[in-house]
Amino acid sequence: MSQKKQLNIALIGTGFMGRTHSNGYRRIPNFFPDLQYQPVLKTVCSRNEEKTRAFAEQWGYEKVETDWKKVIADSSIDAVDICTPNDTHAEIAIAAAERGKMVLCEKPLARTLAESKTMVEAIEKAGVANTVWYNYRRLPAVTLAKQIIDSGKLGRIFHYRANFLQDWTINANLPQGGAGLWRMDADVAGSGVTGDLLSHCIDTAIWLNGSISNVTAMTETFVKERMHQLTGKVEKVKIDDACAFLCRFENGSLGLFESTRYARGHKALYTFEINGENASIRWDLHDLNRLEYFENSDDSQLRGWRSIHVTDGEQPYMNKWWVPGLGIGYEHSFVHQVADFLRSLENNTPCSPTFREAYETQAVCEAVLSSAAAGTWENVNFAIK
Ligand code: 4PW
Repeated sequence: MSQKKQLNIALIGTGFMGRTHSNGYRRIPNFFPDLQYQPVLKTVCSRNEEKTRAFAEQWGYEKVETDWKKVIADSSIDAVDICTPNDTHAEIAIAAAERGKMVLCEKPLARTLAESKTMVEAIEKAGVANTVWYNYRRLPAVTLAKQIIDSGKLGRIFHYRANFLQDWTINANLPQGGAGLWRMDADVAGSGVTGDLLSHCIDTAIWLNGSISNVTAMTETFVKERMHQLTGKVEKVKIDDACAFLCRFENGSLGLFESTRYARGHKALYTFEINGENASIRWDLHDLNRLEYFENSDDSQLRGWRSIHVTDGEQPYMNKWWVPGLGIGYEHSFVHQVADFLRSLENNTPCSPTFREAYETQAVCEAVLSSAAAGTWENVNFAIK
């Protein structure tokens, strides 16, 4: 008999993120055998029964459900994983927390700061384990950047810049709303690139460089009207297609962020660069196992940008995978998030980013959108009384 503690998972939502999370759970027994908790894929839930059944078969879920309320009422479920569109996050998370379930929620936490606040309050009142899937933190090269910065090697930080560029919405005939395109519908998503893409950049930035104090932003919606898949009518597009903002961090450094879905040729170009007094770091999702590092104290004849191939067993997470020189991929960031969540249960510590930490990211997004609308500098307020 296994001595492992079984953690019964209910996944709600069977889209792209449902697949990434399911893969995360499934890899755990093979690659993180030392963990005390073992995820059990108990129930998968989404509205279309036939599709949910096929998903359950493909990923190995024991039970199929079409009503999430039944899922959270099931006493055998320990943890609820929310992979549904953003407009449902708050209702499901709050109801699950009230039932005493642990909650893992896809990013962004919610559509608005007000919605996020109700989630933080409910989760903290219930005292249940929680985390938000800002997965890119858990790519080994990004975690290595965190370790280098925390060691003090960069010295005083002057600049932080990040981009997240895509090109999939340029076609003016692309409809908005409904299956596969809810990210284009502000009523469901909350915002466009700010919540969907810049939230990742902001989460990483706060993690690496500390809190953001104030912002000034501009947004644009390039295609003003699109057919709505659900109503069949041409409707106003309310999401931001592109967003750029400047900010100041609490540590005195300056930030520059840009995101768009109109950068022809870029599919998911997430990059960041940090410039410190003694050293700089840069990273690019398209070459995710590499971290670029420049150190000014290097011998002047040899000094230059080092390209660190992050595949050594002494580098973050890599002793779980293959041998030095052999890289891993995007999907591993989700495996690592599951592993870190299970480890946090073992150690009885929070799994960052918690709902409260994701609330800070949401507060930056909200300040960015308010600033773009008003044309002013906005302070970021993430205190919850
Ligand atoms: O969260 C983001 C998504 O909504 C992702 O990390 C990339 O952009 C992939 O899909 C979208």
